[in-house]
Parts: sequence; C-alpha cells; structure tokens
Amino acid sequence: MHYITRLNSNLIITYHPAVMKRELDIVVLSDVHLGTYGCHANELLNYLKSIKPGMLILNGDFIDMWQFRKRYFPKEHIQVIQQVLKMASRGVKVYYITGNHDDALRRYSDFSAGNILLRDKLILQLAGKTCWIFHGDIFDLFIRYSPYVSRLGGKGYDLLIWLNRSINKLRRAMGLPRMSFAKKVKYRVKEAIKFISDFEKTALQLAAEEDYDYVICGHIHRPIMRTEEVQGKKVTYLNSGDWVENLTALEYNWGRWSIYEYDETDYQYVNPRLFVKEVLEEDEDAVATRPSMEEVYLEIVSKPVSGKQASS
Ligand SMILES: [Mn+2]
Repeated sequence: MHYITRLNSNLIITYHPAVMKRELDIVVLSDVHLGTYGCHANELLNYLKSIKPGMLILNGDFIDMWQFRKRYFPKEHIQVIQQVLKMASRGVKVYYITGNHDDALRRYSDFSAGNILLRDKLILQLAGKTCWIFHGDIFDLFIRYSPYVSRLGGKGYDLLIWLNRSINKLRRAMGLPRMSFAKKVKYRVKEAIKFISDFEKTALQLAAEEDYDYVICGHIHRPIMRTEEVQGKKVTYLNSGDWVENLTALEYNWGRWSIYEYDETDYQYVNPRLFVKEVLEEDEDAVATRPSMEEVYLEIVSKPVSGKQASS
C-alpha cells in the first residue's frame, strides 16, 4: 500500500497518508496499552491518521490502567487519545470495549457520549453474518495457565519490553538487526503456545454454541484469522493482535475482513521538492569526445606523463 503516483520518469511523489486517507467500513484495534513502555504510540498515530473508518472498535486494553503511572504518559500517547476523539467528532462511531487492563471502566459499561460508546461486548450484523466482539479475558476463567503466561501482562513484562527497546537502540547504533525478547519469551514457551491454542479453541467453541458466525477478540496479542467447522457450523475466529509487538489491526471493507500489518515504509513522506532529478543518460557523442586521462593530465600539469603510466 504505497501511495505513489508517477508523474513523469524523473519525479515521484509519495503522498502523505494524512492527505489520502483509506476509507474503510470498520477498524478493530486491541491491546494498545497506552501508558506503558511497550506501546508503539507513534506508529499507531500514523496508522490512525491514514484511515477514515465508519466505525472504530477499540477492543480492550486501550489504556493500561494496571500500570498507569502519572510519570509515564508521553505526548504521543495523549495524541493517540486526541486522534480518536477527533475521529469521533468527525462522525466516526467509536466503540470502547473494556479489557482486563482497563476493567476499571467496566462499572460504566453501556455509557455513551456522542459518538463514543463504552461497552463490554458488541454484536454486529454484517452482510447477513453475526459478529461477536469482546476482549477475551473472560477465557482466563476457563483456561488454566502457567504463571509464566499470567506474568505477560504484568510489570515484569513491561520492564522486559523496555529493556528490549534499549538493547535494540544499541544494536541499531552498532548496525545490528533488531531482536524481540518478548516474542521469544511468549512464543518459544510450550505452555504459552498451548494457552494460545486453548484460547482460540474456546472462542470458536463458544461462538458455535452461541450461533455466531464470527468471533473477534484481542487479549493474547496474536493476530490471526482462522475459519473452522465446529459442530457442523462454520465459525471464523479473528484476533486484532496488539500495538506492543505486532502492530496490527483488523479491517472490514467491501464485505470482508483482513489483517493490517504496520509497515514503516507506508508512512514515509518525501517532499517532492527535495528530489534530485535523475542524471540524464550520457549520449554516445559526449562519451566519444571525452578527453583521455593523458589529455587531462597535460591540461593540468602541462608536462608529458613520465614514469608511471596514467591509466586511460
Ligand atoms: Mn488483555
């Protein structure tokens, strides 16, 4: 998705996404975790500024109230909130669905203010299909998981991400590729994998029992889209991922769902005035009349080449 228009062979303009917004029916985001070191607020801000959805669904853990510290809430995190409010004021319907890290809001569920609607879950009818949307932490009740996994949402995990970022800054300065600790810790552990698969299975199972066609969650920070047949019913499980590690969103447009993955190059803006025109190809006459090195030497030194032979 690059907004590139070729005006002529020498000039390429890359449009800033803010100028050309992508129109979408629905966008689902989850696990932004504003207020934590791990949150990629700048990237999310780029993404939000590049889209024009009819509906924006924040599917839980948008603001991390567990780790909410007054001393860590940087400018970019506030800008994300401002951008969402701006979108709401421009007519985008914003559903704020509560998660376990913003469960303090659950006591206000079903509160609405203009285009901003606070909910614990959302059911949508899309093209004759029923979509069941909620954060997914309720499955923690069903799935017994190891202390390793339960720690993933805690302070230690946030510290790990902070450490990971600091190390990556250093690695980048040394010209080394970035590495992800968090991903390693999370995915390399067998129990975590089992937890994820149990989570997905539970969601599919419950959705089939409740007669939903789609079940859309967040919580486990793993973007995916999978369709299974459960008890003779076709159910699709979707997960919007997160803005800590994966930088993903679910997009619904033209009657179908897709996973958007953030790509830095989509947001690079180069001022066309800064472009240097391509060097014109040398025409053969110019090459033929170009003086030899000896001639240039003579021009400068005015003495024949002696000793070392100048190469031509
Ligand atoms: Mn969660």
